[in-house]
Amino acid sequence: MKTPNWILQRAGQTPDRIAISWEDKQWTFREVAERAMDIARKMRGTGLQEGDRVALLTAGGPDTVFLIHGGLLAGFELVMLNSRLTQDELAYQIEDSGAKAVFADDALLERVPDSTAVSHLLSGEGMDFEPVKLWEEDRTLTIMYTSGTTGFPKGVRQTAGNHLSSAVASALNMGLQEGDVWLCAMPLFHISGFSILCRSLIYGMTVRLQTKFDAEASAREIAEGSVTTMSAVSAQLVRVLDILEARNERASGRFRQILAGGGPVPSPYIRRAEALGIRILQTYGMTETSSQTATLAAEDALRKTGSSGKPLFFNRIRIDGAEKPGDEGEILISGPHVTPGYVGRFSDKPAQVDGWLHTGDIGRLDEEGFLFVLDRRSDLIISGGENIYPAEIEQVLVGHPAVAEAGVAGVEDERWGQVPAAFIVGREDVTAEELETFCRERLARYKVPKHFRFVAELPRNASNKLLRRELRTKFDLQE
Ligand code: S0N
Ligand code: AMP
Ligand code: MG
Ligand code: MG
Ligand code: MG
Repeated sequence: MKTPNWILQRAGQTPDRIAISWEDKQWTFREVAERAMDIARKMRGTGLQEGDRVALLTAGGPDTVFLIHGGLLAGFELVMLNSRLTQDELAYQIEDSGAKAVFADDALLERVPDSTAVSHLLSGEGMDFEPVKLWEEDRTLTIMYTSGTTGFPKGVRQTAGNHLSSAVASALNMGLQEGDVWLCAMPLFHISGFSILCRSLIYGMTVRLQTKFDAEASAREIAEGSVTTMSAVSAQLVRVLDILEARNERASGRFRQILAGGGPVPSPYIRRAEALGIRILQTYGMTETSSQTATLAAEDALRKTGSSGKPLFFNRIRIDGAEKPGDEGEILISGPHVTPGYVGRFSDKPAQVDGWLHTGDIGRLDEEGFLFVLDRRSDLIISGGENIYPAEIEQVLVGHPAVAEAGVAGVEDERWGQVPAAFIVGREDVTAEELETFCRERLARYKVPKHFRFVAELPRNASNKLLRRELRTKFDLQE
């Protein structure tokens, strides 16, 4: 199946509707498409071709939206780079994806030595070309890196069919009302934010955009009712709740819901939100499924607190090895929103086995088919919605001359949910400060361990495999 290029079709169908609202400015779908087409001509003017892989490193906001749509109109597969990453981490993703060019915001330029400044691109010559009017269902639109157990992030392909089926399924579950405005305070380089842009084009819905998360502004807009839906991770949700409670304000009757995901949402947050007139829709989704797979519908939110809901339309969830409802096991996912696979060094690794994505997450389905996510994929740490695999940090730590062995595990944290803690077997004397500095030069700030413990040995099993769960227990005992 082919799907019409959404940017062009949306601009043709509802040209005068507001697509993007940001600060005190707004742009219609026609204006967005015109800007995007101008950028697409300039991108193609640099010699890049239809089908090329091109990376974007941007700070968010409307200019990022225009650049994304420009890149899609130009016919590229867009590699969405996380602006929190260090030079080394970015270099890996750029090299692994085989991106032919990197367009970077001026402020981020120095993080990628041979990138092209967006300002330079915009002042360049455009080249006339015909944008592709129809997108093949299996056309890769975006590539997003997600951390992997091996310590090497994997570039996930997200196709036109993945994004389209995800957006349609979301509307069938959450409903779509005239006047809906979706508050996007999520990074556009994550599927949490990017999926909002897809929904906007496919539904003809306005996005209220924040360049970076602004808790004050979010709380105000929810109370005023200038937005009707918001996506958030727990770390954002709780900041919004704190502000509304402190001001003794409630959500406007026009505000419909917060789609909360990227990790578990503690039940107390859900109850606090309800008390403020905010409905929380807990969702289970991931980069490999172009956002939501299951979401708790509004009518079940209180009755099934703690559940991530039922699979959205088109999707199926199975618990590996489960013989009856309630049995625990690995969560397997099937549906048109599941990635066909990875790029770069993982391009040979099948994403699906017999049509099922093996998530590594552990869960159960109850008698009514509601999903409960019990534990995340092996050792994955989620800090404020950012994923961290211990192996990535351990690799960096053992690269320090004074470190003989290193083990990393997630520990509870009031602000971020979880943070990484490092256990070090030293070769020579070294301080936590020195190791922290060493990590900061090589790892994104959110990955730098918040705790360092020096130990005589690391817990290992008979085959010498590191027992990360025992590290966690050990840490708890010492605190
Ligand atoms: C939580 C956020 C907003 C925090 O950022 P904030 O407050 O803007 O911080 P900064 O001013 O940038 O930095 C201040 C200090 O805090 C450190 N820091 C920032 N973020 C983190 C973090 N996550 N963990 C630990 N530390 C952090 C900074 O480094 C700085 O410290 P110093 O000065 O020491 O450097 C921000 O982290 C954020 O945006 N988080 C969300 C990321 C996200 O989108 N995650 C979801 C990824 N998963 C998916 O996309 C799949 C699920 C999904 O699609 C979904 C998810 C949610 C809702 C809906 C959906 C859906 O299915 O549609
Ligand atoms: P990402 O790779 O950034 O897309 O993160 C996806 C991962 O976040 C999933 O594989 C889960 O481990 C975790 N996750 C997402 N939603 C939930 C949820 N509702 N409850 C618990 N963990 C979740
Ligand atoms: Mg205008
Ligand atoms: Mg991931
Ligand atoms: Mg992630």
